[in-house]
Amino acid sequence: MKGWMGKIKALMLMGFTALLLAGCGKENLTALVPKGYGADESMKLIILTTVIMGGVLLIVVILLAYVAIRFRRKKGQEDFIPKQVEGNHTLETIWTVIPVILVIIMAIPTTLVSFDLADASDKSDNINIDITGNQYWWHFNYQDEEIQTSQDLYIPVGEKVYLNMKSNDVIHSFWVPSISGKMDVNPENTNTMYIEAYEEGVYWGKCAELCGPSHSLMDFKVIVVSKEEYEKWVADMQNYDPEVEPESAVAQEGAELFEQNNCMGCHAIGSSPIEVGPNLTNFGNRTKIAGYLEPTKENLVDWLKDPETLKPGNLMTGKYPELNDDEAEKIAEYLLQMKVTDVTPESAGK
Ligand code: HEC
Ligand SMILES: [Cu+2]
Repeated sequence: MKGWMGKIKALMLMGFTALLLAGCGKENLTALVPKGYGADESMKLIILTTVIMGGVLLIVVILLAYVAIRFRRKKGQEDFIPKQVEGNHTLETIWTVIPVILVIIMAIPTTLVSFDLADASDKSDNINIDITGNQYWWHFNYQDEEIQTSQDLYIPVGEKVYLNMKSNDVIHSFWVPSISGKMDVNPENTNTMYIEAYEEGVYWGKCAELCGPSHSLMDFKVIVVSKEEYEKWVADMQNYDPEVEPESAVAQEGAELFEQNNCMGCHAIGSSPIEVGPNLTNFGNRTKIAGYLEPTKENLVDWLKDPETLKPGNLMTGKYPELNDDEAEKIAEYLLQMKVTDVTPESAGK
């Protein structure tokens, strides 16, 4: 009876785990369906190592099963002690040399790919983006284009884009599973990596290094558009004039409240060196608010009134005067109408 219960429990656990893992296949957030150079190379390594390790496992299990059956204790032989052997020179050599060879077979391509992806030596003709990891958001600075933006990274399809990464505080890790491998983002030094996306689309990025209470909410998106759309996006971002008055009266009031409530000390609109908080230039085009909330007015009002509940430990909480509903709504109206360009996440993949 007890044995059966155990088996049923084990089956249930397996079923549950399978269900849980099924969620890992989220579109555009999986390393198993590569859509970029780094992810593609990683996938080849995953296959290589899985085949080798699976092969080793299979051989060991077969040997174990054979020995367990062939040399099991038989009826009437309860006191029989088999001949004791130890220290077989040939066997020990074989099972030391084979694993060493296998490790070398895995290590060489892994090392080559790691160095290749971090190689920034021919970057001058390409797009160069400085990326800063912050608790709990990402800043993107397009060096030659002189564009600053946050959370949504726009890049053209089929081109090498060089990333120079550092952190403003603790260690983060930049990871867009469908497109690239992971790269640590450190406070002490700049790490480089290039990415190249094969297909247009919106790809999910994650911070892959535990960095504080809101680590799991430190999401971002890579928006891969055609070359022409990318160039239009760059021009629109460059030409944006933050002084332009919003059309609606409510949004105008929102703009004034934005000025009066310390927001500008941390948030730049337009090209600016300020990066205490996310650059809000194309906020109306964002895929998410604060990296993970759907971009609705309701969510934005909630964020402005109480960011702490939505993202514990964030560095905006308590740094500006408390806003009432009316003020928060007006500011939200202002921020959401900031659509700088019609190259948006929807443009990707059309
Ligand atoms: C002390 C600096 C600071 C002040 C002052 C500040 N913020 Fe923030 N704000 C931040 C930081 C830091 C974040 C990023 C939080 C996170 O995602 O962890 C943020 C995030 C945001 C976001 C989400 C941005 C995005 O890219 O999704 C909005 C919108 C925003 N703030 C609006 C405001 C408004 C409006 C005010 C003024 C009422 C304000 N902030 C005041 C630092 C500040
Ligand atoms: Cu992080």
